[in-house]
This record gives sequence, structure tokens and C-alpha cells, in this order.
Amino acid sequence: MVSDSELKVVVLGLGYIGLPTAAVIARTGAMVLGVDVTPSVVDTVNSGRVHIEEVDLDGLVSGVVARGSLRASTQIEPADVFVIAVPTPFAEDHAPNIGYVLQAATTIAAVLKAGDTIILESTSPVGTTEKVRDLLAQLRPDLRVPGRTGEAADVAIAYCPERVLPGRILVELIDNDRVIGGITPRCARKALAFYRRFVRGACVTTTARAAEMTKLTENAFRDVNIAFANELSLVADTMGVDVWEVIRLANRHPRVNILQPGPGVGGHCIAVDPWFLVHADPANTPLIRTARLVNDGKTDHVVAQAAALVEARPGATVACLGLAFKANIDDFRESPALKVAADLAARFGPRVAIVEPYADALPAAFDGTGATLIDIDTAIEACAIMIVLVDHDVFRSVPLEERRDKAVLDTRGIWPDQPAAAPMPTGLRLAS
Ligand code: SAJ
Repeated sequence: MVSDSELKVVVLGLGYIGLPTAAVIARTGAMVLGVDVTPSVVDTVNSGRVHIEEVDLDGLVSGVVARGSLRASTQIEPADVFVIAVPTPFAEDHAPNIGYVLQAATTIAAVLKAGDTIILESTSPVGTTEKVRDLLAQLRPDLRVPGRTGEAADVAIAYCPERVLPGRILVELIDNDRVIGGITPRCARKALAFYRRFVRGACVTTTARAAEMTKLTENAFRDVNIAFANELSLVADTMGVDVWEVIRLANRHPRVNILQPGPGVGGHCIAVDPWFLVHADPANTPLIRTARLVNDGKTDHVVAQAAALVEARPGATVACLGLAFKANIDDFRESPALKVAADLAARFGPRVAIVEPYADALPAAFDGTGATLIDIDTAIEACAIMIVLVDHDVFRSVPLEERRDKAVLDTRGIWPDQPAAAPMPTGLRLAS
């Protein structure tokens, strides 16, 4: 095994996972090259700065770049370990698109040599790591790939999903357990030796297919459980019961642990990954599919509730509190809060104001609507209606005396003492 300072690692894709991963590996002393197709990302990293917001990432990246252990380029170079962390989006029909993964494998093929290890971290449909192996075999017939014949292979190929939580990425990259799936047990052991260099959590080995499905299972589990909470919130509305209280009370049972309802599920993972399972086996995934529809339907339900509240108060101004997909982060991808706020802005124009401490300007979705970005103090002074869409700490701390007279729709349950506003329309709307 080469020493930390001799190990050469290439990380392909310098996004929310790739850049923190590259920086954490560089901190161990390994020589890391981050490869990205976007020149501005490469320039930013090479100047010691970051293009994404994540707690403590800026300091870490500037340190490892200054020390010379992290560089970025649009061009790949030979290395000992290649980590693929590129996006795997899905198409309109929810078919996963592994084009970026295969493109990354093609890039690696050009510099691959005997003894190298390739690890896929991107969330991927089951079987993708084998497809990477098959592509490498085709592009590099001079190298023996694993799992095809009985003989020993020249390269190791494994799947090890990232499972870090945005906002805690640098902590969870080190502390979380890792599931390492090899094409063969030998591949898994080689990848394991790599992760042991920087992971404090347990590293458990398995097959590539089991590891791929494990990742999809984790996010589908969370989606199904959030859908349960969201469905309960609709039923509780119909019953005239406070859903937050019901969940709090039910969770006192030793074997009940219900998650929190909200305006829907956002982010680039939980709202996406369950579809990979549904697409792979539609006949056997009615529950996972329905959970997706329930969570998307909850956003439509909140739009209808909010619109009714606004329509019932002609001329009153509305503050939408939050655009991020969850609390205390600046990530607006697939955000239900943004969807609700943009929908209200399109309907009610300049009556709508947005409070988002994590934004300097309103996203493009608000262009031409006349909606404005204001701070929380201005909202408290000027807006008679408040729609709580994100549970940012700064919203949580607004005391009752500052909001007692407002008409409030609190989709996150952050103001349990708020007097009830007008009656709400109810009814579950499933997205198609
Ligand atoms: N949400 C609720 N109610 C809850 C919990 C979450 O409505 O009780 C909503 C959030 O507001 C947000 C969405 O769900 O809109 C997703 O937030 P999250 O905190 O549950 O998850 P992510 O997307 O930030 O990160 C998830 C994590 N997966 C799991 O917890 C199983 C993370 O560990 C993964 O690494 C990440 O997806 C990923 O990259 O796949």
C-alpha cells in the first residue's frame, strides 16, 4: 500500500459531493486532482475558493489548495484511485440517465493502468457499476476487468454511495458508516483500504449491486416516511386536529417514530432517487411510487391553501418565509418552498414578498412577477399574511407578540402557539 503522500487520487465531478470528498482526501496528504467539465468551477477551486455553500468547506479547500494537495483541471491525469461523483438525473418519464457516469468512465479509460481502483459514488440504478466495468472492458481490451472470468483482474471496480446530509457534509463524510460494494470481494477490499484512510465510521463490504440498491433504499425509506407524515397532515386538517401534536403524542409510543410534515419533499436526492427503484420494477413498487405522489401532491395542496388564504384577504400583502429545500441551508434545488412561493407570486404579483436570508436576489422563477425580496423585520411590519415554508432558525425565533395579528399558514409547525387563521380547504391531491 502506498503512503498517503504518494497516493494519487482523481475525483471526477466537483459538485456538492465531489468537491468536499476531494478536499477531505487531500487533507490526508494524498495528491488529489479534481476533474470537472466546467472551466469556471476548475478556476474557482484552483484559486482556493468554492462555488458551493457548505459549512467549513471554504476553509478546508483554501488550505489543501494552498498546500498543493488539491488541484483542479478539465483534463484527467493518471492516478491510483478514481472516484466518480457526477450527477445521475432522470428524464421526464423518470428513466435514470447514467450518461455522465459512462462519460466519466470513458474519460478514466484513457489513463487507466493495471493496479488502479475505480469507485463510483453517484447515486445510480442497480447494475450501473457492472455497466462501467463492461464499458472499461470494451475501451481497454488490454486490461483484465473484474468479475468476467475466474482469473485475477488488473483493476478493481466498486460502488460506494455517498450518504452525507447537506449542511453536515464534512462531518458525515468522516463519521458515517460506508457501504462498499465490489464487483468482486477483492475489488471491495481494495476500495475498503482507500476509505479507511479518511472514514472514521464503520466500512462494510458487500456486492456492487447490493450497495447500489442500499443507497436507493435509504432515500426511498425517508421519502415513504415523510409521505406518511404529509398524508397525516391532510387527514388532521379534515379532522380539525393539530397534526404536530398528534405526531408528538404518537411518538411517545416506544416503537413509533413519525417524521415531520412540510410543504413537500425537496433537494436533489429524496425527490429523485425513489424513482430509480420504481423505474426498475414498476409492478412491485406501488408504495414507493405513491409516496412520491403524496409528497409532490402536498406541495400542490399547500399552494391551494395559501392561495385561499390570500384570496380571502383582498389587498393584504403576503410574506413567504423561505425558499430553501430545508432549514438553514442555501440550496434551492427541487425546493417545494420555492415552488409554492413562485406560484403565489405568479398569481398575486407585487402583493407577494419573499423572506430568504440565504438569498441575495430572487431566483429567475420570480422574474416579471413583481414579487420582492425583503427581510424578516420588514415582513413583520408590512405583511398581514405569512406563509411559513422553511423552518430556518431565524423564523422559528419570531415571538407570538410579533405575529399574533397575522393570518398564518405554517407548513412546518414552527409556531405552535399561533391562533388559527381562516378555515382551510382540504383534500389530498395526487400529482399525475
Ligand atoms: N423533510 C420533511 N420532513 C422530515 C424530514 C425531511 O418534510 O421529517 C423534507 C426536507 O424539508 C427536505 C427533504 O425532506 O425538503 C429532504 O431533506 P432531508 O434532510 O431528509 O434529506 P437531504 O435531501 O438533505 O439528504 C438525504 C439524506 N438521506 C437520508 O436521510 C436517507 C442524506 O443522508 C443523503 O446523503 C442525501 O439525501 C443524498 O445525497 O442522497
